[in-house]
This record gives sequence, structure tokens and C-alpha cells, in this order.
Amino acid sequence: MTSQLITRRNALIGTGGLLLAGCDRITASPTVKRVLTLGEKATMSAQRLVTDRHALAPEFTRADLSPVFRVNGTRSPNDGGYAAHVANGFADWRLEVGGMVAKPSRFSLANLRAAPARTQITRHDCVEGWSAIGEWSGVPLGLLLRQVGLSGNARYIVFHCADTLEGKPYYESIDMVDAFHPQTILAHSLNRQPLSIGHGAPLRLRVERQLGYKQAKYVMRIEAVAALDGIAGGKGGFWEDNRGYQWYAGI
Ligand SMILES: Nc1nc2c(c(=O)[nH]1)N[C@H]1C(S)=C(S)[C@@H](COP(=O)(O)O)O[C@H]1N2
Ligand SMILES: [Mo]
Repeated sequence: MTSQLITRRNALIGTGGLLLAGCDRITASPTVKRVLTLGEKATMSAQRLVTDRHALAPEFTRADLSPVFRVNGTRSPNDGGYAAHVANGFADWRLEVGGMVAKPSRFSLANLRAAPARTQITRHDCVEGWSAIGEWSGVPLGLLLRQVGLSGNARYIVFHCADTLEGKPYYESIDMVDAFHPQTILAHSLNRQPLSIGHGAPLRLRVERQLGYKQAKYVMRIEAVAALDGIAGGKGGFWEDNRGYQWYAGI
């Protein structure tokens, strides 16, 4: 059974309301509460840490769009039936959402496209020394997590991708502050066109406060977990496991 994500038609509240609800959930999390309490007591730095994590990444205008948005890393996955999905236009593709959620769900691309979308023009910064400005549209991750009933004990969201590098599955993970950040979206469009294969069709993560390698392309499955040590090399992502990259790649 394919679940129906809230659509524009059946939405009771607009994106603003849902995003606000997302913020409430962050403030309710035990970790954030603890840090906020610390901040109240004494440490300006703890307070600043929380404030900074919630701040928005700069947004740009259409005049700033890069004429070419480079493709980096995997250009077209060879794995896991991806070619078959391309061949039929992702009609049978489903985003699986599971782990620590009340309602494990599968969403079609049509449903994700019909859901309330956020559009943002942001700069992507790759550690290899290039940047590009693009206009991304997609479903706020917080909205989707609220819909599937994320457990209060979940601490990380893991993104499992279709591709492998060096024979290892590409994956990434973020914490709940980023998961519910208003600019964290599951993007289905770049520059008002459906995502190309090079840029991660049919769905990729945009987590705008972090570097390029966190922007998982070809997202097939999302998993809510309490800890990262049980997954692959245990450090929360392909580059973290295999190259010693920082898990939190804040910009
Ligand atoms: N699944 C997957 N996601 C990925 C990668 C990859 O190889 N596979 N490369 C990462 C890196 S290092 C960068 S800079 C960006 C590149 O995104 P782009 O190809 O849309 O420019 O995707 C990131 N996400
Ligand atoms: Mo990158």
C-alpha cells in the first residue's frame, strides 16, 4: 500500500503552520531542552549554538543562479534496479520511510510532487572547492516526519541512497535540528525542472546549513534511528566512514 502524503488540497494548515509545528517539536526534544536550560543558566556559547543551528542559510535571487550546476560524485547509479526506475519514469518508485515511526510508509513520486513544497535558491558548497547556486523545490522533511509519526526517542534521520561508491552503499544522516530546519527539504526539482539523473533523480536531500557531501542524491529510503553505530561503518555517512569527513559539516 502506498501512503498519501498530505497534499495541497487536503492540507488543513499551510507550510508556515507545519514548519512552526516542526519548531515546537525541536524545542520539545530532551537534548534541545537540556541545551536551552544550560544556555539560560550561564553559557552564552550553548545558547549561541542553538540559535545558529536554527538560522537560515542565505537565499538568493534568480539573477544569481549559476549558468551550469556541476554534477559531482555519482552521475548515474548502476545499482539496485535504478536503471529500471529510469526506464519507466519512476512510476513504480516509492520512497520508503521507516525505523522509529508510528506509521512506516511508502510515497510515490506523484504524491511527493503534489505535497506542499518549499522553493529556495541557495548555494551548494563542495569540499572539493566549487560552489553553485540553484533553485530547489521539494517537500519539507519535517512535514513528512510529522505525518509518519516520528518517535520522540529517534535522534537521527538516515538517508539510504540507490548508488554505491567503492562497493559501499552511499548514505548520510542528520540530527533532529536539521531534520526540522525549515530549509531541509526532499527536493524533486532543480531550477523548476524535475531533477536530472546527474543531480539525484527522483529525490535528493537539501540540508542547506551543511556542505555538499551531506546533500544525499537518489534517496530511496529514510530511516529514523536512536543511534548511528549500527549502520554501515557507524559514523553516519559514506564519507564519514571511509574518508574521515566530519559528520556535522556546518557552513
Ligand atoms: N547518493 C549520492 N549523493 C551524493 C553524492 C554521491 O556520490 N552519491 N555526492 C555528494 C557530493 S560530494 C556532492 S558535492 C553533491 C553533488 O551534487 P550534484 O551532483 O547535484 O552537484 O552530492 C552529494 N551527494
Ligand atoms: Mo562534494
